[in-house]
Amino acid sequence: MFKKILIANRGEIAVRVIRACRELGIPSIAVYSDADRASLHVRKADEAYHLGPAAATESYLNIQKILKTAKTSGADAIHPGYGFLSENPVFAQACAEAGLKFIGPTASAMQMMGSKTHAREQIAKAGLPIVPGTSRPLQSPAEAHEVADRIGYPIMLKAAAGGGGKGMRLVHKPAELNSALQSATSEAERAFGDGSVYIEKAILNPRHIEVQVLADEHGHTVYLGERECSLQRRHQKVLEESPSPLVDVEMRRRMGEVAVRVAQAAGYTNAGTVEFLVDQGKNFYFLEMNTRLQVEHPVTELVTGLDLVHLQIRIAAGEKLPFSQNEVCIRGHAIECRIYAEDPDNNYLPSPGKITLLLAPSGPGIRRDSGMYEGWTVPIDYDPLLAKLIGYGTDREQAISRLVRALNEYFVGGIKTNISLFRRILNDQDFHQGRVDTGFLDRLLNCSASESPEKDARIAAIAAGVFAHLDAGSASGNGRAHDLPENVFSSWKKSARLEAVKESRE
Ligand code: MV4
Repeated sequence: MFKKILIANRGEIAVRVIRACRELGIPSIAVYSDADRASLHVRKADEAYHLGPAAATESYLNIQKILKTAKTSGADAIHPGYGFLSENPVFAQACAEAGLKFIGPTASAMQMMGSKTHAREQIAKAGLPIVPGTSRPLQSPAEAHEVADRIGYPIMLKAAAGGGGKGMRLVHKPAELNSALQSATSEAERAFGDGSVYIEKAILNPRHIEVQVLADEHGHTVYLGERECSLQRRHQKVLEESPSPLVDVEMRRRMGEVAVRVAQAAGYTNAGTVEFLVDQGKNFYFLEMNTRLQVEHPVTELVTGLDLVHLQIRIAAGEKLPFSQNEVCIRGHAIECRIYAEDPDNNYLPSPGKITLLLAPSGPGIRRDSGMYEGWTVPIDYDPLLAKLIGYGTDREQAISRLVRALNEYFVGGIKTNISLFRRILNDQDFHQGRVDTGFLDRLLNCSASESPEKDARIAAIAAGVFAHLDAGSASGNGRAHDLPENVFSSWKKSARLEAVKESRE
């Protein structure tokens, strides 16, 4: 087993990995930028080393600084978390050359999956289902027209070096193709330094369902069920669940077996995720493979009872998978809400700042993976994910009701968060029926936040009246509302609240 693990990341995922290290008895090493001197991962790790300025290129993306820190701290393995260097084959290779174990797949598996066209080519060659289209970058507008006519409109232009929706264009008819080709190419060139694009048939209102896989370094690969990830906004996932309400036992087995064959075709090791697009006829197609631990891994952990980070570390240390496919069982239901520092009243723009008051939920069926604490200032320099709140239950309805209860216990003061969005999602009729596709969230956000503005105005008027009445009560001298009738507002309750307010101001 490793002597020391360096975590090349920050925020909730760094804390998540530190906890796994602690459980396995392995000392953990945090790294941090100027903006993260007081961050939670720095406090929780056994050792912490400064990398440099807040800019990611000077800190969490700086391969040389991270390798040097690993050497001086005596680490023999690096966990990359997600984002930053986690899917960078150059980093994985540099770790290998420096004699450090990269806790993840090999550089060559990452490289294959990093090129969307190369991945499609290999997956198709293995006889696995991909969305119809090309597996080579387009050479000319004439070729684009030829291919698009052959597979039929609407088509999707995608960046070969892409992923995450950058450089992607939906094209409905031939007249739109030339300009879409131009804008997709220049966007891909700007984002990835590679303007190559290819064509897929467009799948309308698809679902995004992904399968977790684990592969050891002895040739054993298993799948751990699926996650429904259709609730996204601007290619940013917002809520994920496992199992998917759409997937039955038979479809799970078929998707799982395809996912394992995808991993095997890539010579894949460690934890990975195979993404599928699912059309309205429940046909599924390979989309891409994520060669890292994902943000939403906890929902899989809750329904399988496995610890994916423990398993990642044990696999990287050369251990065999401690179970086989037929020992994996899915039990219960888990739903994750991604809590972001975003302002719902300002188009969900990032809302950094100091957290002045934090009331965090817990209780039955609740898991909270968080990187924040009261008094901490959310930096503007990085992704604004603050925490993940995961509800678990024997069935989907129980997971939902526990999450709603926990969201109502959650209070983050001083900054704006997207917590209110989850109350809306979890209240939605279509969501309760499991009718979710990739258009769900845009449809929800296009309706006004309130179903009934007149009702809201009445509630506001009543609240104003109650507050005016309470103010009149406290104006009577000693801060106690002794002249209010008991059934309106208990004087005990009010004095307790006044005490709480005084305390939090101190
Ligand atoms: C598609 C598609 C429809 N047809 N490909 C968006 C991100 C990228 N990873 C793949 N994406 C899509 N690819 C074909 N051939 C629709 C999307 C898509 C989407 C996919 C998953 C989750 C949310 C999405 C939102 C818009 C579009």
